[in-house]
Amino acid sequence: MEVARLEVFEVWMPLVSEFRTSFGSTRLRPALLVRAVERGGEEGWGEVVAGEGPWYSSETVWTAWHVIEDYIARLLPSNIESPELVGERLSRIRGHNMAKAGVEMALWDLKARMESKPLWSLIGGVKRDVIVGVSVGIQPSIDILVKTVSRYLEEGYGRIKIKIEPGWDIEPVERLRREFPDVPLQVDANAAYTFLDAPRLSRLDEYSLLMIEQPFHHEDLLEHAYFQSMVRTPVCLDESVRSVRDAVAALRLGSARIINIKPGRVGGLASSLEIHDFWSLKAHLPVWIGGMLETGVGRGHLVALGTLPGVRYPSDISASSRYYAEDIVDAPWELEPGSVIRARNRPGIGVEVNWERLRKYVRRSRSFTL
Ligand code: OSB
Ligand code: MG
Repeated sequence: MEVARLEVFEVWMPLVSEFRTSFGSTRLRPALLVRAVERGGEEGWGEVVAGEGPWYSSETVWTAWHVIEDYIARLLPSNIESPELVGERLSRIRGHNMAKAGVEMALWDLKARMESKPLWSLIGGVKRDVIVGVSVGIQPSIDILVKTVSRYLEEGYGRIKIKIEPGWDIEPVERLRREFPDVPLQVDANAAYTFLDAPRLSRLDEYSLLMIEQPFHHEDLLEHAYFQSMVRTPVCLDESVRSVRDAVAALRLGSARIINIKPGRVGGLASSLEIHDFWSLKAHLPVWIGGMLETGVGRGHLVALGTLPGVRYPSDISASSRYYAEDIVDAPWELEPGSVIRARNRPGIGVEVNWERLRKYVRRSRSFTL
């Protein structure tokens, strides 16, 4: 592909409700949308999922902008044979996976569009129906949590994940289990605990949770391994898996039985596919696709990954309306019966950016010639 330029748009999107995790709270979600434009005029879109502060990972929208402008746009050649090779080309840049991923994903979308193929089939997807759930932030009270969860269940979500932190863990889980005995339920700590909390956390074993996601430090595989040996409930890693190397180490150590794959965290779709192939096809363990409150562009990429054969738990890919009153794409993602979001049979990610809305939410934009 002859890529003429990369355009980057910094957007700030108001969420329909505040989203609170153990590391912070968001009402206005920033994102960088990346548009790769090919000589013939075809385009592809990607999204950088870094937030306004270095809380989930060390990246922010500001670091990502800097790294795209000063390093990625300068290192990338205009002649890009395939998005699979982008990782190698950018390997001199240590870290900054979210910045790399936003650009790489735009090139995958571009490639799919140039071949007039849906992205999901280009990357080896096997089923258009992606089973999804909803990720529920920390609520002001347990009563409000119950109301919030009931509303999502009524909307058709078949799996609930709640965020936990010290002081908001056993009690909300116990109450949800009492109110909704059969609902598939899981928790995500976003690394909020230390190993001293392990005895308390192991009480979660009583509530038949699908998994306990990332209880301990974001760079720690050993504590997760000790903990996995203490509990029946599967441990799932999010923050601690940044590449297939981490997945290999996690398997050898027994740190987890499940991996949440987020393309932003691992540097793009090629790295996501490597982790998927290793964990599911080689180790025969399940994966699912995580979310970062993406706009419709980033979610298009998540949906494509959700069609892979190793995705065997519901993914954190909710409908556009769960996040934004107005998504920036022409056809917002909608929840179908059966707690499903369906990958589209249209070229690329299957949605087009609505320019009028993009203009409404953009704060700065720039074009970089390759
Ligand atoms: O840990 O999965 C996470 C959102 C922002 C940062 C981290 C996480 C999340 C979510 C939201 O859980 C999932 C979604 O996009 O619906
Ligand atoms: Mg998580």
